[in-house]
Amino acid sequence: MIIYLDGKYLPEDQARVSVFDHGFLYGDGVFEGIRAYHGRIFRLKEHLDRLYDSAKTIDLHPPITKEEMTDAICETLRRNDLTDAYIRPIITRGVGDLGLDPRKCPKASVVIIAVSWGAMYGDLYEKGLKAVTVSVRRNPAECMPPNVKSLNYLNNILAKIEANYKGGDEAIFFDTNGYISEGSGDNLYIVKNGEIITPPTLNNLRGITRMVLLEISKSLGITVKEQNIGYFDLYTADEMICTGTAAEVAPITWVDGRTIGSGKPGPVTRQLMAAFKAVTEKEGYPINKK
Ligand code: PXG
Repeated sequence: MIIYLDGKYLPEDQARVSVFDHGFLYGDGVFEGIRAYHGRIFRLKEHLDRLYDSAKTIDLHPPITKEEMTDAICETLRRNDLTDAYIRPIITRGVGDLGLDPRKCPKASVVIIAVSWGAMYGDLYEKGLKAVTVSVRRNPAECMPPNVKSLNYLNNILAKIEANYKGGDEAIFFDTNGYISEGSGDNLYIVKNGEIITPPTLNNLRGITRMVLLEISKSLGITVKEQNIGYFDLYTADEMICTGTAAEVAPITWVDGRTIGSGKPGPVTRQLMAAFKAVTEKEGYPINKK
């Protein structure tokens, strides 16, 4: 495997960052998860915009431009001979001392990892996922905005650990006001009476797949409402969906022991899964543009 590290393309065992990198010491950095389908990178611009917005929010100055990042991502895919891939660009604060002050870190570091990764949930796209609500709350926006895709994922990892112990394939986070926020690594939706309801994005990550799902729904004439959702709405939903770059569009058919709808992926979910697949088949930034 070839890894991009600060301008160099290195074999995996030579791609090393310092133990004094504040990404390692403090989780001080940002990242993205992007997929390529059939030699094209899906929604690359949107992912890079979010990456650079995340960096700006934490006052992190990427050492390369979005154009240079685009070229580096394409070159990493080419050097690994990948046409279908999961791509992980990372910008860390860089090397500093043991104090947390970022002024001690003169230069941010960039890493790009690309791997081949198929459907994340295997046969669950047919069966449906089991989701469980978890007691740990999503970081409130006034503490650490969930809109920042930061290298500190402990809030999400705590949710995942709780879901693992409770036998869920995915966790359902509430925010500190008691509204549904998101999954540990995906956005959430319920379907009720043919309409889609999803939480507004102040208390969760503004998912790129969410953006695509909303576009697709509009083109299919399905109404989408962005409004707060509570326990009652979850348990009484006709269908439930989660979306993410890793998860893609996936059905949730069981929440905290309650069967959602018929217990099988419902008609709206199936329609959206098919439409999403169709979009990924035809769109994207070509890896071999240059
Ligand atoms: N919410 C959170 C907290 C995420 O991390 C999403 C929503 C979906 O966003 P996109 O833009 O991908 O539609 C994510 C992204 C994993 C994993 O291993 C998942 C993500 C990131 C990193 C790892 O499941 N999901």
